Amino acid sequence: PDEAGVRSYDVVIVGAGLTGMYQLKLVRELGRSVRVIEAGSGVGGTWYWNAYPGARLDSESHSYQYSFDEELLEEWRWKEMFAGQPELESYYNHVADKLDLRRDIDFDTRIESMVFDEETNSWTLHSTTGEVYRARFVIMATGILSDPNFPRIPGLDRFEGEWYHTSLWPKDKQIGFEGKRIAVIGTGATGVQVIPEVAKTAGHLTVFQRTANWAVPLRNRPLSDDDMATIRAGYPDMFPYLRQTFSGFLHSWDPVKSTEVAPEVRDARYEEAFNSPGFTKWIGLYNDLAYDAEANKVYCEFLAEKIRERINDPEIAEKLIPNDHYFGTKRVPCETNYYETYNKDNVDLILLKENPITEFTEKGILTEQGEVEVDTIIFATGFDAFTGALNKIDIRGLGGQTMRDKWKDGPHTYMGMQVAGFPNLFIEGGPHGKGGHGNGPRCSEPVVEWVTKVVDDFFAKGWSRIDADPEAEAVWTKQVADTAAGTLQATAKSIFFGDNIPGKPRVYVAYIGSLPEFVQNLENARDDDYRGFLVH
Ligand code: NA7
Repeated sequence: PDEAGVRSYDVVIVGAGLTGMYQLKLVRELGRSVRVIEAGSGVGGTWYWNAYPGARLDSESHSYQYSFDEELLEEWRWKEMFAGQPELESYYNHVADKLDLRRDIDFDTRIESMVFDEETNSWTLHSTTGEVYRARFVIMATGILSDPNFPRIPGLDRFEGEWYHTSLWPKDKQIGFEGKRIAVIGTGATGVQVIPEVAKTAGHLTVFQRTANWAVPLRNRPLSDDDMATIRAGYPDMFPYLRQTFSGFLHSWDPVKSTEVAPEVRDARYEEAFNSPGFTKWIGLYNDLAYDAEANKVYCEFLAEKIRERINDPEIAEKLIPNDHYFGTKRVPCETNYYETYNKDNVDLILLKENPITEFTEKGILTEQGEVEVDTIIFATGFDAFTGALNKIDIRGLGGQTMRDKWKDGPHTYMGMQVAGFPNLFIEGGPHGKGGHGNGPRCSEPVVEWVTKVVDDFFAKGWSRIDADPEAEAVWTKQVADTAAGTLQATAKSIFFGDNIPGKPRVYVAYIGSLPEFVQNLENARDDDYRGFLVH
């Protein structure tokens, strides 16, 4: 640190999740001084924070790991086809040990503000703990699902029991449910994972559902030594293949349409997919399910029937069948015994659209139809996705403009990588980008590799600033909105349009194109003298 206590680096990376960790390795290899700032006490990001019971991958474990290190690939043995949070957290810790990453990471440090200094062309970052960093180049590896969302309902401070958000799950104590009365609010990808786990031992569980989701069976299983041998033998083909898929998953849409095959062939295919692991039953089927409402409805009816078969009480079954959105227009959760959980005597379901929560009380949750007394409330209410983590930080660019202000009607970016007026600042997992959206490591690795080339150019060529051209930003931002408009996805309320957050503008915040197309755009822009960027 200098006399004022400011610590200066060539590059500061915010976030030590799977993206920030890999970025650290590559910036180090450029020989640049670098510091990673991480709010948590450990590495792994999502897999550090989401330590709730049942947290698990919906991507096949071996497809969801770093591909850059042969030795790591050979030595890591996945225990399950879809790894649970503890296994994933161990994996990221193992990587941090192996690459000796921790010596360049400040843990328990959350950045609260960042200001660009136009004289020195550098960023000054302040943490909530009083640390001050200065960097020529800042990389935001803050993740797309890292700003927890809580219902805006009064009274939680009065509640005398315990409450937890699934993504802020305590790491220092064991949370028991034995014999307790538990409430879970939220039935997204997280809710369907935590609910069956809680119901195993809870005295009573009340689930508060705002929207029923099209959840499908995960069909997890342990991996044998033989499985692992086969999986490892497949790595040289699998990773290049995954880079060419839409979002880095092992499954891909069938070019055939469901309407082109005989109904009995189609139904047999749906049945087979239903009995197969993971996202086969989402993105491994006929491609028209993604855009043809009528085709989608047929599949919805097939899935609705599956839900009915699994639930004893037909009235409860109907409550669990989505009635307001097409399959796949919200994130499809994968589940293990989720529906069967509602057959248990100790489990109740409350529909928030019929019976909203009005407030939290000393003893529990007050709904319009009465009070539900509980010992523990679990918020599985998701995240302010894509933009939340960035908007949480007071980011000030040229002329003192804040990113929050610039984004008040929705994010503006150039290729999801930069925001005009915020030079030398790159975003790896945020709005409009593919980094982190899809199969995490598959989508993040090529983006990290591209940013590394930018960092190298920046310092090697002695640039003072690289910024997005406002015109290129306007074109990209419009293109993102236009490609999403009119799609089946646009008919649903989802995190992709910010609908889960009250007051968030309804704008498409993800990137709807494919991973190879996204990466090609990045490469082309760089090859074409940084087309769309202002460099000097
Ligand atoms: P999601 O998928 O955003 O789900 C959050 C759930 O919480 C969903 O059921 C929401 O209902 C519900 N929710 C959100 N706000 C409220 C309020 N205010 N009151 C009641 N219920 C609410 O987050 P997850 O954590 O489940 O999944 C996140 C990611 O994990 C996912 O994208 C995967 O990549 C893995 P809604 O559907 O909005 O009506």
